[in-house]
Amino acid sequence: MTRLDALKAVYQHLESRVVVTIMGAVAAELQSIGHRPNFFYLQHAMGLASSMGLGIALSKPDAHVVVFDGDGSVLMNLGGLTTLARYRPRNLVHVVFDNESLLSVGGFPTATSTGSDLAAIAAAAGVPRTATVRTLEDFERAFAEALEANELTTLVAKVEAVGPSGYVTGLTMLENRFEFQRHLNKTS
Ligand SMILES: Cc1ncc(C[n+]2csc(CCOP(=O)(O)OP(=O)(O)O)c2C)c(N)n1
Repeated sequence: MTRLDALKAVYQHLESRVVVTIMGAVAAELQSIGHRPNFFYLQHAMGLASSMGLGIALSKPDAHVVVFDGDGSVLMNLGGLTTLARYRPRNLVHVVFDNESLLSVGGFPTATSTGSDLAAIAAAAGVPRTATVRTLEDFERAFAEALEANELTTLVAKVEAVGPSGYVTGLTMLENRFEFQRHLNKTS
């Protein structure tokens, strides 16, 4: 499964959600499918996309939040999982695209390439719903189920270590920041 195909498969579900991604490949890929005002691409702050999603989910209980994370980012801040689990917002789905590498900076292997299991770590941290999927069909099903579950979910999707040819897009960081905030302000 490629991450781009996985994103395309669930893109239709993102229209009414608040979406936060990490920087780099996943941000560029989601934008290549089509940017929306409800998408925020967290730049630089590896490991903090789930924390940003948590803050939005807690402060806007009627919003449905989806976070698209990466294995390297989650590994850089494993405490983010314990904080997510501690507050356990029912309106947050945390997807970790696990390509077993730091793809956006050259593809150095991460600890998931030597056996660390992020879904198991999330479960041990107290996240009530966790799963690992390896095929597009399983990802689509698990993502749709997670949206319906009304329970904090960390869904680890094992994906190929491939990404876009470039990471610079036509959307600047500040433009994204203000547009996204205006969108959130309109959300109850
Ligand atoms: C704190 C911090 N350290 C390093 C970087 C540089 N950096 C940007 S993207 C990236 C790799 C992200 O890896 P992962 O989350 O696995 O996503 P992938 O690139 O594989 O899609 C790194 C190290 C950063 N942005 N922030």
